[in-house]
Amino acid sequence: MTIRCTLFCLLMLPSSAVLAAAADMQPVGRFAIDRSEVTVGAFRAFAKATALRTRAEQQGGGAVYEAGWVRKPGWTWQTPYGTPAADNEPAVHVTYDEAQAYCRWAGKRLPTEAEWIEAAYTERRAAPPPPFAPGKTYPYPTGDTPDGANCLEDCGRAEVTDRSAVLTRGRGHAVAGSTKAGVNGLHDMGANVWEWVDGGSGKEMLTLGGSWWYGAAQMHRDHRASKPADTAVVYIGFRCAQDLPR
Ligand SMILES: [Ca+2]
Repeated sequence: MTIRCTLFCLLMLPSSAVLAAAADMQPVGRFAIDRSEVTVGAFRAFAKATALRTRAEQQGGGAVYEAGWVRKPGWTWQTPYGTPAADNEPAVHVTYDEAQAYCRWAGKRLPTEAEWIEAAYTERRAAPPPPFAPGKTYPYPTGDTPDGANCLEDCGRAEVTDRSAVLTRGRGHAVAGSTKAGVNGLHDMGANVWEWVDGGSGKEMLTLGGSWWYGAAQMHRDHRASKPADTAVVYIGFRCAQDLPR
């Protein structure tokens, strides 16, 4: 049967983007959180809709830590290592405000520290697949061990497009969501790229979970890190959260 949609009918349908966003979020108690880091493709839609030129784009490039912070000409969210990224790579070289603006545009917000910590380390699914257990708090977002994350060492060997030729340390990020699912079925809460979180003090905002530039210690639940909110670097990205109806 063919359904011919009138304008009214079209207006009543949620956009495919909204449906896709909801499907990619995991409920954790009273909120939901993105299952993966925000991608270049998703950020591109936001940048286009809002005519955004990020701080890194305005300044000629984001930064990486070598022997001190080094600005990398042409390294931006579109070209994280100087060459065009695939749409499924995580969006990096974005500041805290740019990350928060993306989340707001998508009808979401950055997760709070308490939300991010709960989602990363405490299993809230009623019937999670083994080895995860309901209600258990783990030392790593991957579970009892850091295995399966894309970190510098101690995590096994994740599949990445090796960028070590243009880096002084590490191999670079993996495609968002491509590593093993961890606590709450979330990908890359441990490592891959650090994630901006709505918490901090003064101009310093939290980045949690570690990254491909660090080993497993930065993924541990007791580890906290922060950066100046206007930092735009190669290994910091983000994901969004959303309140659930009560
Ligand atoms: Ca991450």
